[in-house]
Amino acid sequence: MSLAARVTTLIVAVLAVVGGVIFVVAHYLLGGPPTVDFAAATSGQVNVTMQTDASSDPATVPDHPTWVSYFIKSPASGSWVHTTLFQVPAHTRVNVTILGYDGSTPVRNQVWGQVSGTTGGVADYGGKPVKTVNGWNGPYLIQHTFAIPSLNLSVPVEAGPATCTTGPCTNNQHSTTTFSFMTPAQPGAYRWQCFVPCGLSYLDGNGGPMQTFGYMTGNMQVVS
Ligand SMILES: [Cu+2]
Repeated sequence: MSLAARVTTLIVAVLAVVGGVIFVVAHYLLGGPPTVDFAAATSGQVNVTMQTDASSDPATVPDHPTWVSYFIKSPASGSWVHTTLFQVPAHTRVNVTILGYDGSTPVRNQVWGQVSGTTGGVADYGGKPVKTVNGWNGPYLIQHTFAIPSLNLSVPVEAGPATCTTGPCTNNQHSTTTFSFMTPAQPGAYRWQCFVPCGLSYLDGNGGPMQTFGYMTGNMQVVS
């Protein structure tokens, strides 16, 4: 091999490695879903609206359109954002509305059927306050949960009357689960998670969307 050929080969090889490193850093380390910022309204409270979907529109969620997923409604634009990261002020009442567009998956353990950590110790299903949900017999069937373990907050999310597979969905065929809670005084990232093993085709249903930001787990960033 001539010197020129060897130098060219070396340069190509170096560029390939550099390109690979840049891809890994940008895609896996710096990439990720955006954070939706919620400021307190004039009432001093924060209103957070989310939805759950059985699967998503591939144009909106190209990475894993077949996974179950949450979406968060941006208060600034009014549009649905494919993310599970949101930011709220410290020591503030947060009013959460979750529109359920997914079908029923019962909780594995009835502990997850209990509402905890909310204002009044209840969540409202279609406007009716409930303390404990029997996810196997109804009258309210469960699809996912919204839980922040470090705040002892856990709410089963009611299953929708139909299954929407093209999230984010905007039709009226959804359940409505609402609850309120106080954010802590301590700023920081508070991890939240769905505890219904809804990661279909993953071991025990706990892989895939259950452990990936943007789908069934995320962070609530509390700022002072
Ligand atoms: Cu889930």
